[in-house]
Amino acid sequence: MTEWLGLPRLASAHGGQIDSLIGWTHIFMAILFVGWGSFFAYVLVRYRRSRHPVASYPGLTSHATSYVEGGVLVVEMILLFAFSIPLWAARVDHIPDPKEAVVVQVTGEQFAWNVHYPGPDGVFGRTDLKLLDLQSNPLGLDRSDPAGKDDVTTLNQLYLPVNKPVIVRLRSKDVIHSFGVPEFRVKQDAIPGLTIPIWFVPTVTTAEMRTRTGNAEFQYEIACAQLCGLGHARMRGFVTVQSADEFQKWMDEQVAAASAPDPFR
Ligand SMILES: [Cu+2]
Repeated sequence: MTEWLGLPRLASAHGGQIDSLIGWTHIFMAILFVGWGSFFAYVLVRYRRSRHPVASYPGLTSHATSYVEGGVLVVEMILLFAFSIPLWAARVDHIPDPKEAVVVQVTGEQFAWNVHYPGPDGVFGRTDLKLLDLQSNPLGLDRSDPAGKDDVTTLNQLYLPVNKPVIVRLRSKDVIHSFGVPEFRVKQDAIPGLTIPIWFVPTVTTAEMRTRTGNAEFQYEIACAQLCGLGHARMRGFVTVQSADEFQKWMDEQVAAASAPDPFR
């Protein structure tokens, strides 16, 4: 219904509501633009100097424009209270049960996205600043913590199963970044010192999206949506949406690799 907006292809369960809100806002703003624009042009001609050489000091006495302004106000309040606020409330109030969702921590830094899965135990391992090493351990994950042994970390690669709620716990190591995936219609700032949850349900696998777009190289991209420094433009992460089986297989491989004894330690 909202193709005319030219938005990126939709690939999340809640995105349709956001698109329809964007659509209605555009329709209403177009009506306002044409309405006020024509009124302005009419007034310029109607009250031109040759016809009205002397200004009218009492001015307008009719209340017609007040009614129009009242109407605009009512429609704006409907957009705000009937559409925007309930939509936003549903996003932030009804976070799915973590037991039924994929929970993943995504930590922005200049200029990359660190992805951290809790592993099969579902518990994120301890992190410690002292263990932080930009090359080998960018999150300072403590592998000696029992909860941390099976944790999986990646850089700029977020793997997700299709049709399952995902809770992304957003964090930042340095400045404000913003996690934006246009196809999922999600965008949220990552703020140092805070862990901010966002959630969505991806509905289209990367493979399916490649077929639909006819682009064999299509990738969901996490674009940093806050100017965060000189490398901001290259702060890109990628999301791979897979079937539940493919995702589980990928996760099992990662867990096995993470738990394998490290010969360099
Ligand atoms: Cu950034």
